Amino acid sequence: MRKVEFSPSLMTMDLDKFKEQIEFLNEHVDSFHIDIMDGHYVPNISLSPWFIEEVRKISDLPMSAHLMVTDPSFWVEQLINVKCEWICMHAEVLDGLAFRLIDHIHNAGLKAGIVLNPETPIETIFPYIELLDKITIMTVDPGFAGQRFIETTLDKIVALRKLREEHSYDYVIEMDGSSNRKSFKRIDEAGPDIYIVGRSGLFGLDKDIKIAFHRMKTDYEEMTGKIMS
Ligand code: S6P
Ligand code: MG
Repeated sequence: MRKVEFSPSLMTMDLDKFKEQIEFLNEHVDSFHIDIMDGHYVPNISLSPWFIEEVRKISDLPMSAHLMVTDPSFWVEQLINVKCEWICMHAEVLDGLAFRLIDHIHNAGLKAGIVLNPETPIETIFPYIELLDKITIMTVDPGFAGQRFIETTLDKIVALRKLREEHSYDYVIEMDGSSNRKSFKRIDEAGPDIYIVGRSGLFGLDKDIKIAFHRMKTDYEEMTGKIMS
């Protein structure tokens, strides 16, 4: 069985405690999730390749960029330049570009992921699924923290696990959106490999990151009956 990993969404961290929070999380989580928006694909702006470079100065953890943009080619290039370990693009904007961009990311020695909106079926990515290192299922609409958890999206996680088993695919399965005490049990039943935790599941639980993290761990363990290792 794969170890469940936790990846804080840094868009929801306290920027006035940037160093303190990153340094604590370096010792307690598996990677960082970096939301990048262009104000077009979603009506919001968040983090940037520059932010990745700033985190890199004080962290050796892998970083995963979630690109919510209409022109992924431009942003993939920026992320290759800052050597972001995982580059994850929305399937909905990849028509006619998917193979070229996935190959380009791999040729740069980085990992390629695809993100699916709540209403996008997994069949959309079947033509290139065997090339993927990660598949992220959005459990909220993309663009904002603090949205309602869309439970029906979890069926896609179950289906992706089954497909991986049947075809011996290598991708890891990630969920993104509103993972917290209320949703941990249902997410655990679906079984993703990586949980993105944002404001509702981690940073919003306390101003002190040590206390917030301890609360998240307790929430996960109480709701799933599992130990967070
Ligand atoms: C949403 C974004 C996510 C959020 C995260 C927030 O567009 O892709 O990564 O940052 O899921 O979680 P929460 O629990 O604060 O709503
Ligand atoms: Mg995200």
